[in-house]
Amino acid sequence: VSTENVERRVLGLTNPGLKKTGHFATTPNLVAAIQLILPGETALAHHHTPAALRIIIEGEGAYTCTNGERCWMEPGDLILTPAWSYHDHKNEGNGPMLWLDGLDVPLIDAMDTIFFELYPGKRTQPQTQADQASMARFAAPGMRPANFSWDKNYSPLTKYPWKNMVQALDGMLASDASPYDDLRLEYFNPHTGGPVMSTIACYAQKLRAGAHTQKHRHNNATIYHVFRGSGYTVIDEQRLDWSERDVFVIPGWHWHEHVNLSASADAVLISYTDEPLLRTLGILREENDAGQ
Ligand code: GTQ
Ligand code: FE2
Repeated sequence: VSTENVERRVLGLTNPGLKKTGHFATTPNLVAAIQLILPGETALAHHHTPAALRIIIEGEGAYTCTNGERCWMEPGDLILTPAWSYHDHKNEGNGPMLWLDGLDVPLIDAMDTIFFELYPGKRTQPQTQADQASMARFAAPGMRPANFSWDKNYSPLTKYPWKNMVQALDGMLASDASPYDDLRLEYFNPHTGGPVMSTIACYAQKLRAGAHTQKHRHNNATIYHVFRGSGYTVIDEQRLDWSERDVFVIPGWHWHEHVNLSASADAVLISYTDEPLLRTLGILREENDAGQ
């Protein structure tokens, strides 16, 4: 298909066990999809009530424009297009650009409140901010422009570049490791300290060479992109082997543990989850093997 004729070129990662009306689902609240744009193509500007994020898989020279801010995409970057933000994508590079889309479509659909509008009159929205303006505003940890205010319920940082993520993971203290997730960082809203969006939190974690985490379970569901390395995750009794660029899902309330198969190379997983939604509702639950 050509992007001239369709809204987006997307493969939905459908969970056939979730029977939803109208839209497919990957978990009860979230979807995952792979999007592709070819050199010269645009995916036209629109906005919608479902919140979205992108985890970049492959390519260079393409951007997502969110609320007039162009964010250039590189593999491993996280880019936000929060609820009701106008967004379009354009590939100005020489090769295909692929990324993983994450949205809370099933949640918003269940509330029967999916609103959607094309950007009026144009395929792409005008650039109204400097390239990657939000990254300039939050260029150093703990610092923000004094002359800056923010009243939205999502992060004022639109792009979280892979370089910062890798640097932060590499600098992480072993004493901050989790028994269930090894070295894990949250992508957070620098304005509030909270999750990047009100319904979806994002994480990056390093499973150190030879790591084998303890098992636990929680009722939030998590969708993973394998950024580096190879290993497997045991979900209940089922072993899911994974390697770079794979996508896998841990459904809510299933026991899981992660294993890095390499004795010498670290593995890095990027993930998103509906944890903030469940926390807000006061129904987030977690337990480990010992029932704690
Ligand atoms: O890129 O704007 O996978 O609106 C589903 C809906 C991607 C997008 C999806 C969307 C988009
Ligand atoms: Fe969209």
